Order: sequence, then C-alpha cells, then structure tokens
Amino acid sequence: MFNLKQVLIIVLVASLFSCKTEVKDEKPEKKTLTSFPQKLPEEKPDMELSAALNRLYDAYPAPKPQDNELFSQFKYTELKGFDYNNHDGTISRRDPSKVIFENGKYYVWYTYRNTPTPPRGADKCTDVIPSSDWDLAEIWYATSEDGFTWEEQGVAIKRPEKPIVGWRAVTTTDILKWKGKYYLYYQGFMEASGKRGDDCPVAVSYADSPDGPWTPYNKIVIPNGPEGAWDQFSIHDPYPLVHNGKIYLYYKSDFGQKGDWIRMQGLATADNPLGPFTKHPLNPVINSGHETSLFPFKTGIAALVYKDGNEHNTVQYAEDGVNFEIAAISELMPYAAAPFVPDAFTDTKDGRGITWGLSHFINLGGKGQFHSMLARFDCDLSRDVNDPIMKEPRVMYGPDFYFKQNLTAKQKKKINDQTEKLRIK
Ligand code: AAL
Repeated sequence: MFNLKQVLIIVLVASLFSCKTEVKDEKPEKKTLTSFPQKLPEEKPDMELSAALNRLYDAYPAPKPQDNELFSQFKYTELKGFDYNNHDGTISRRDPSKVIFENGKYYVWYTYRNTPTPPRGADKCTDVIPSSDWDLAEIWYATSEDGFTWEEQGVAIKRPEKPIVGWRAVTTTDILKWKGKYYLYYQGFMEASGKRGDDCPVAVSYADSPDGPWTPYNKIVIPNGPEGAWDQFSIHDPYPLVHNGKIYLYYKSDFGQKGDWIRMQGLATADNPLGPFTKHPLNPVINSGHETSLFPFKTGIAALVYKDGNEHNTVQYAEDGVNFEIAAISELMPYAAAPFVPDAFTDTKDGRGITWGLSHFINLGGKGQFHSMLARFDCDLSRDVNDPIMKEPRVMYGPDFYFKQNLTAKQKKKINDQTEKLRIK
C-alpha cells in the first residue's frame, strides 16, 4: 500500500500534469488588436479593416512592393547594332516579338519599315509612301550573343502578292515554338493603316528553324470579330503562350471611334498552331493596356498592362489565364514589352517569371520624320531573382523631367482666366 509521502507525490504529479495539459491545450489568447499594429503584419490581421487594408492583403501577393514578386521597376538600355539613317524617319524598327534563345544566341523579330519617305498619313500614302509608321512594313529579325548588341539578319516575312493577307503590310509579330517547329503570327494588312482605322486580321508563317525559311500559311488564322463586336475591325499584337496543353494567343483590339480608340485585350485558344482558334466567350479579358506582354507565372499567367485604360501601369495575374486581377502598380513600363520568357512554350505549371526583354520608343525624329526604335528593358518579375533596386517603389525623376511635362499655351490661358474670374467676384 502507498505511504503518505508516496500519496503526496502522486497527487503533486497529477496536479502538475493536469495544469500542463490545461496550459498545452489553451491557445495563446488572441489579443484582439484595437489599433492597426506598428509592425506591418505579413498576414491579414484578424480585426475589422478598411477597404484599403482589406485590399492590401486580398489583392496583392504581398503587403509591401519590396516583397511583391509581381512588382518591379523597369530599367532601360540603348541597343547597339541598329542603324536608323540619322533618324530621318525613313527607317523604323518597332513592335518586337518575344525574345527566344536558340543555337546559343538570342533571336528577336520586329516590324521593319524602310521607305523613301517617313509616314505621310492615309490621305497621302501610295504604293511606296507609307500612311503610318508600320505601313508597307516587313518582318525582319536580329540575333545577339548578350541581349545588348544585336546583329540584324534581314527579312523573315516579306509582304505577299496582292490580294493575299498582308499584301499591304506585315507587322507586329510574335513567335511560338510548338512541337519543335517555329511559328510567327503577325498583323496582315490589306489596306493602308489609318484609312478607316488600323484594320487587319492575323496571319501566320512557319519554319523548321528560327533562321527560316518561313512558309506563309496565306490564310487568316485569327479573323476579325462579327459586326458590332469589340474586335470587329482590328486584331493586333498576337501573342502566343503555351498553357494547359493549348496555345493561348492573346491579342489587342482598337475599338470605339477614331481619335478616342479604346484598347483592350482578348484571348483565343487552339490545339494546332494553324488553328482553328476559338475566341474566349468572356473576351475582352484585360480592360486596359496597349501592346500585349504576358508570361507564365506560378500556375497562372501574368500580364504587363501599360499605356491605355484605367488600369494602365499595372501588372496583372490570372490563375486561369482569363480572369486577370491587378497584382501590382508600377511606372515607366516598357511600351510594346517583348520579354525573354524561357518557359513561354514549355506548358509549365511553375512559371518562373521574367527579368528582361526588348521594347520600343515611338514618335521619334523631327516634325514629319515619325519613326520608332528598339530598346532593352530589365526588371525583376522573377521568382529566381531578388533585386532590391528593382523592388524599390520610387522612381526618382529630376525637376527637369517634371518641367518637361509642361502646360500648353491654351491650358495656361484657361488658368489665367480662372484667376481673373476670382478678381471680378
Ligand atoms: C502598335 C500595335 C500594333 C498597331 C500599331 C502597330 O502599338 O498595337 O502594331 O497596329 O501600334
């Protein structure tokens, strides 16, 4: 039988055990936060939050841009290797394709115009005088060992004979690699741009090597939309990726009226590069932007949205490649951004993101010398890189940059009139 001492020990141990289990089970008391904490919580705090704070945790991949994998600044480098005829407007290079790496070097395709005169508008254009910067253009390509110095290789896609799609101009191309073959999609103009609008469907050519020769399919693969539809007149910036075992080809359309074009982006999918392509019933899938620039990211698709619309200067993400939401807000985004996307065609479920690409600057040259040039952009929208410089949210512009955004004389007069009104009161 137990003696008193043993009984006391047993009781003591038992009580210790019971309060330990009591302590163990008891979750740390959730301190209800009365005010938003000094230290920014990584996770959404369990407290009533304003719309802005709910959005901070619901809409963005991380509450700080520095930790947001889809936020980046953009840095620019002038390219070596391209001559622009003293920028007199007769030579223009623009709307580059995605960059690919084959045969130990980088390849890029772009719209190339070399005309006796700069663009002269739809009313003054002829068979040799262009209406716009991309009218009478061909698709040329260049290669590079380092992505900074490029060697122009020459024409890839020529303008076909009239009336074949693209006889007036072949422009704004992008590359797809599918089952070991290469496909270039491009805008195929059958009238001078600017007549009614910038109207064209999309055509395609294919090759066994990025150096060609390219065989034109000579049929429209992405047709214009039906009467009254947003993409009735223009199918622009065809941009193929491989996703969910299919070709996901994003494109832009201009709609509305001249002088106030609305730009949005749509999606068409196919199991075969030569089609048929099925346009997504929810099109448009991106409500802003201009040229198309997208890349696989994690299990979904991310998009650079710039230039036009309420959501310009955003990076967006769609798990399903269809329903895009804003994931970051940035600035000085590259126009016609054509990134190097190593996993563009691998049907990845683990998109790694991008760090650089080519883009263009338009509206160059003096009066009546309109032309464009290619440039390089770098960024950190990659899950394999963490470049704090690129993750710094502020772009520091000097006063000159701001003062260059100056008021017109008409704006100044309106302001002075308003001041005058104050005096009269
Ligand atoms: C670009 C692109 C398309 C348009 C024109 C040339 O920014 O959207 O290619 O047709 O402008």
